[in-house]
Amino acid sequence: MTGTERYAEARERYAKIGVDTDAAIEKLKEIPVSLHCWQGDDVMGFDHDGPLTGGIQTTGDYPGKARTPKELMADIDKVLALAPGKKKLNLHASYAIFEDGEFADRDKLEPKHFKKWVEFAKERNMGLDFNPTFFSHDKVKDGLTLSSPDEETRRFWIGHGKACIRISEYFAKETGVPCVMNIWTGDGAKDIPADRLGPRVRYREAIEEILAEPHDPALVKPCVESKVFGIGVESYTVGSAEFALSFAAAHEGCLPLMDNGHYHPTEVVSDKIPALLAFFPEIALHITRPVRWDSDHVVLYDDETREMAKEIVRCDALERVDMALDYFDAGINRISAWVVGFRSWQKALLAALCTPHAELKKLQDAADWTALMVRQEEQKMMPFCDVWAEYCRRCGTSEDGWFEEVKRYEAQVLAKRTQEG
Ligand code: RNT
Ligand code: ZN
Repeated sequence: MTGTERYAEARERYAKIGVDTDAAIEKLKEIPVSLHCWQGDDVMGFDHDGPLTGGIQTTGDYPGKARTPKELMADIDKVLALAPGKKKLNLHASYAIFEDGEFADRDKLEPKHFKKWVEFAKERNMGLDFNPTFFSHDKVKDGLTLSSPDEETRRFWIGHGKACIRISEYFAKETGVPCVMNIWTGDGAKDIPADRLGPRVRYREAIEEILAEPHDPALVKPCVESKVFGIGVESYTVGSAEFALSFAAAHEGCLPLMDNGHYHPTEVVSDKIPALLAFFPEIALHITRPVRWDSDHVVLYDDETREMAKEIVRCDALERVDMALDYFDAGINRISAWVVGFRSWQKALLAALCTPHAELKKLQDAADWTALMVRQEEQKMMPFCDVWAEYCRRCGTSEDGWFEEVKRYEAQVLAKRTQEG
């Protein structure tokens, strides 16, 4: 049987349970997912020589990481070709591209420092998302940025946030796609603090100042991302879950951003998505795979990933949730890591779109938990792989063969980078 024949059979079986797989495929093709540039170089960026610091960490030293904008862009192009689906590109401020020996510190960044990225995105018909970089910089004082008691430190980082609002608006105007701008800092304490409120009040006021930078809310969508703890910041996190959620609730136009690596291991973001959708018109996500802690492993097609996608789809919220990937594994081929993670989230969304949610909800409302269990289990045995293969074909890629291409690229391009030192 050919792939097309297998799909025709699968389509019929899904039709019997009330699912239109063609409609599911066409829908998913229009939904953008933000691809993070930082998987390609272990979150290093181009504006500093030092290591990654500030509460996040990559582990592993697999050869071949991108060292220049040119290399990173070439790697991203490989990923775009091998990962089916609509993309936005997610940049960090530390990926500014300086030309002819010019340099601007983070508080002095301007749109022109991202011109090359804008050209890159426009040529590929992608929108851009943005993140101020509040880490890996010598102005992080005693582990603090926006919540620092030191006025000069705080002012520097507020300046950075404001510069990023202006750059985000430039992205949106250039690409014609709104820019999601996410504020995350690693601010916190390694050991038991004596004051938990002071830093939070300063943090609130600092973010308020950043958001006061003039911008068109239809073009720039600021978010605040929470966290539970970080490496070296184990005892206290200023931007905790309650802080971020309350901030977003109290400031119109600011979205709460949930990273599913940023909660206690028994909490699940799949359950938090509908809770937030009951109140917020729009929310944002960082999709990752935490293993025992915020480890940022590559996203897989696993239970919780599928459950998160299911919640977004059955809440009819694909247009209300800004979805971005956020992981960084330095221990395996980075292109492969990117592609596996992007494909996993696409699979989860497509599988969710191929689920007869209305029928299942009816069973719940009728308190027919017996039938609900049976139907949900049956769903797992549907011929989803044939629908996935069709989706890949319609996106101009294929469900298999991509890894061989990654291996070729590794031999021809990535391995040479290592030899050159
Ligand atoms: C860190 C946060 C944050 C970063 C990126 C690089 O714990 O998840 O989103 O991963 O900004
Ligand atoms: Zn994140």
